[in-house]
Amino acid sequence: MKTVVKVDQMNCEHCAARVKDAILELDNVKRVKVNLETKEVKIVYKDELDLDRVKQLVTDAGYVFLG
Ligand SMILES: [Cu+2]
Repeated sequence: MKTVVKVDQMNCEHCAARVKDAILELDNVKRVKVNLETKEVKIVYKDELDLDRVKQLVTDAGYVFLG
């Protein structure tokens, strides 16, 4: 399964890596790909994805989850 969310306030590869690592903390997340230009974060996962948890992890990392 995969989904795409938008995350704001990412300015560089360092930000992208932080967001990626934060979301990868979820056991069922397999891959995360960040596009800095579009602010899109593609999340590949198995079973279900808890978007509230994704939002929390992104927020805790210091970025803005747009959904
Ligand atoms: Cu940065």
